[in-house]
Amino acid sequence: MKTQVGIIGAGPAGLMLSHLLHLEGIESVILECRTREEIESTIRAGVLEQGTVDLMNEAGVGDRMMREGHLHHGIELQYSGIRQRVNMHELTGGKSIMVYPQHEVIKDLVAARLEARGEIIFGVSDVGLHDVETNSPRITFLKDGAEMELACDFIAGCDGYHGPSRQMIPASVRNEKKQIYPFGWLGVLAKTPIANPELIYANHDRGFALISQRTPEIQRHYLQVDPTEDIANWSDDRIWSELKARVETDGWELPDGPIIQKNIVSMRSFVCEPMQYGRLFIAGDAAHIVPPTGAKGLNLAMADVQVLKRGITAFYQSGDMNWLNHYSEVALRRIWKAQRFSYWMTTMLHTNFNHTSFERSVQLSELDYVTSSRAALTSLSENYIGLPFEWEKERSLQI
Ligand code: RFL
Ligand code: PHB
Repeated sequence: MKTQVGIIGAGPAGLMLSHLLHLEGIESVILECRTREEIESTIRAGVLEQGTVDLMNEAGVGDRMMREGHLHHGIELQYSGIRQRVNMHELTGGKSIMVYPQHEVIKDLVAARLEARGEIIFGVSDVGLHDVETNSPRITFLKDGAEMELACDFIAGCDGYHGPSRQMIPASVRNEKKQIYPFGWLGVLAKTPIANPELIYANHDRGFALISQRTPEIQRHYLQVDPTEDIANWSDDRIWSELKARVETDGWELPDGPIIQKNIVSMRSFVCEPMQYGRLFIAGDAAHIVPPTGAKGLNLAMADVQVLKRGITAFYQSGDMNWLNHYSEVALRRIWKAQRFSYWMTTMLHTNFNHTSFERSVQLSELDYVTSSRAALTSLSENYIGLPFEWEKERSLQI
């Protein structure tokens, strides 16, 4: 088999890249180890930045999101039992976020690729990358027991944190920077009505809690737990009583109901520099991980592939490798700002049980400052809603 761009992974990064390349008349093939049913049902992110919403619409895949997603103009921050709304719409000059689940984004992108007769090969195994430092890289894989090979001009490694692509950047070139947090998130999907019009991020002596939403009937909530905690220790009753203890205020009650899914994820920050080697370019979680507190992971994946698409398009239009040569440098500027923001939100909102009483008081004072200073609220809003994309364009033009 032969194509222009071989893409490993049908997550948000791989699917959006393939779709954007198609709109530029560039061919790609996506290799995905899971089935279509699996990728379309895995529960992950929920918040789309303004830039991701704009991208979905500009790329012609935003119709269902605009119909079924929930536009939010702000969030609520809670600490010491006091809740305050952050009017992000007003603070950012009219921008918003969209609450629309990641697996719905996946469904929309898969449908668009298949409708345009794009090739996604599901259920592959033993994916291997070869000759990435040459102009003729190849990907080998197994499909239904048969050995296959995909020859291409470029490989896009969009295979998430555990995929094989990143490992192809030689260890002598690869610089991996990471931070592990002593926090885990217990996430639940529950059959209840929407608890609150906007998301609630709550700091509490017992630990952080996040009240989010999915549909009018099903909601998504999170509790800070020890990352080594066993989910078997968390009965539905215990989860509800802990959520209520952390988020309920005088006169505001959290609706409860049957929990239909629960799991625990640990939190880390991770960046791989550079994000390219020869004809291999890695994007999304394959290159970086953020703790979910800032809601940036999916949005960063979408940002990366826009930079990558621009580079690949420039190459096919004029043979110019300059934009591609600067892919990693351009993408990393946004990534580090998102890392900074996610780290800040995580440390400001979670309870660190190893902290001294002095450190806890400084943390509460930071929350007091952030919720009372217009400058701080503006900075929080600008970062949460997503830094503007014009910046990447301007920066690239200076190359
Ligand atoms: P993905 O989604 O992991 O997709 C990678 C794909 O590659 C496939 N793959 C392979 N295919 C072939 N061969 C191999 N050897 C392969 N190895 C892997 C996988 O099957 C998969 O289909 O990466 P991508 O595209 O970079 O997208 C990243 C996002 O999925 C991720 O950053 C977000 O989900 C993070 N995240 C959030 N991001 C947000 O922007 N807003 C949020 O509100 C938000 N909340 C969250 C989150 C992540 C969470 N978890 C589960 C860590 C909340 C949580 C709890
Ligand atoms: C979610 O709804 O899954 C969600 C929302 C906000 C976050 C993280 C996850 O910061």
